[in-house]
Amino acid sequence: MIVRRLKDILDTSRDVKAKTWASRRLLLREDGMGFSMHHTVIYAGTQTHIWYQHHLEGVYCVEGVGSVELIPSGETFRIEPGTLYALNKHDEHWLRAETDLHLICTFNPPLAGTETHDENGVYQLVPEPARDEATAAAEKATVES
Ligand code: 9YT
Repeated sequence: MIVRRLKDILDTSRDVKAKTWASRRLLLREDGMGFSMHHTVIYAGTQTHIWYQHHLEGVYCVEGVGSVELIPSGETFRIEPGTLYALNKHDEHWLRAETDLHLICTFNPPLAGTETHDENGVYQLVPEPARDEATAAAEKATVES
């Protein structure tokens, strides 16, 4: 049995920090469960462009409020405690937090942890050949602001 506590992984290699979020990777591929599990905090007032092209992800909100907007349809769903969304179609989306959003996330296949070294390529700002450069630049500026 694996027993792991959030306080024991804070500020370790399993606590990955980016500009708009921090993700505490409670389970990774090396744990042998067939999925990974994360406690992710999306910072208040931010938006993050996410497109997991190689993973399916389930996200369950336990604290905070925000929204998820599908790209390109613009369909938007409010996120509050008790809301689950599942990216069952590798859905490209914007994730927005009004207050700090605390999300429990699971990935299939599990994240290995090496994604840490290439977080932009894996998680954000994936090249989008269908878009023109001005749109991509505007979104990049938004994410980085
Ligand atoms: C909300 C969300 O997509 N969280 C994913 C986990 C996080 N990006 C990580 O652990 O790298």
